[in-house]
Amino acid sequence: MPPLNSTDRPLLVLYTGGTLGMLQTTRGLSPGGDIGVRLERALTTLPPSRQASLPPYRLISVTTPIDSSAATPLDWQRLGREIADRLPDHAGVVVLHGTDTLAWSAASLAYQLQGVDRPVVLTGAMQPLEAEGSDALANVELALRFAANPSLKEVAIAFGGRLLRGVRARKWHTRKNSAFESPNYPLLGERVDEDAVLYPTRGLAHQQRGAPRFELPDYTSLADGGVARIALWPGISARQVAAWLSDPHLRGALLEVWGGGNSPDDPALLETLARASGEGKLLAAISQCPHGGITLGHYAAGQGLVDAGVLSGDDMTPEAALTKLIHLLAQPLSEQEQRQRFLTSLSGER
Ligand code: ASN
Repeated sequence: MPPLNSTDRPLLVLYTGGTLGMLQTTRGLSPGGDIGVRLERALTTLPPSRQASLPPYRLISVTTPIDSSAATPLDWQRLGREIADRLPDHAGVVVLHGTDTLAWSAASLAYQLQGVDRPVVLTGAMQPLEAEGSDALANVELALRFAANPSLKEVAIAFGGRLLRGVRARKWHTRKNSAFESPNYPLLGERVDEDAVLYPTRGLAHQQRGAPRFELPDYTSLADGGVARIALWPGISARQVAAWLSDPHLRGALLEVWGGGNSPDDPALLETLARASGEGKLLAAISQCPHGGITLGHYAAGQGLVDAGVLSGDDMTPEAALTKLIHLLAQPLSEQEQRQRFLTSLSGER
């Protein structure tokens, strides 16, 4: 038999849980089983021409599907390793995932699977597969189509008729079917009529050179609060920030600061940050504004952050910045390498 080329291989569909596969229980919606049979049944309700153009896939389920609100960095790590192991036998991957923390998993996968040479597409749904008027089937169909397109060579999210870069996306709405946005990067593709149209010039494919550079570090030491996310508010006290930063388990923190990169002019607060930096904790800042990036030091009100050693997260999402801190801190890198890599785009996140 001639060797299969990558497009002859089936897709891998990996079910991790989420509303898409949930069933009603006495305690509310809860992840259901038998997803393979249920999905196949749902796909047979598509018009025959659309069924016929779907790529072949092989479905596997994690042992215990979860509501993604329960996910931790250890789930990201398991997912990264599972995909990396199985990728050679598949043309692409679709991950069925709960929407609540889908953007966090997508961001983490983008760092773990750097340089990936085929599509890894996450999707989920706002309504269970069997619910009346559910968005689930349309999302799965879209994800399968994009995952079968060999021109897509990155981790992406197919949702509500659109394809977003995974490490740029955020869950933006609690109810709408179009629940995800990519505030600082254009769409990678979208559904136009019945087609899944990819915009290749926006993808990472043209930057990928050489073999994939997967990095699959062990997140265990950071999974239990190793990195904190601290949003400023008017009236925040140095004492409160110190309480976060003095935690001996804490190795890094993401600060969500004002506007273009400003913080309160409070010497005690800045001193607290500088002390944590001096102890080797990796501190980074992004804006609380969803759109646009920051330039630390543009205003005097942000210069204190620079002096305290805080790194600029530019226009990264909180999901991208925090998962990046975890990813870098989990590796045996010098502090200088961690800082330099945080400031560099690893997978189109900034
Ligand atoms: N709570 C669900 C989850 O994230 C929400 C969803 O999937 N729509 O697993």
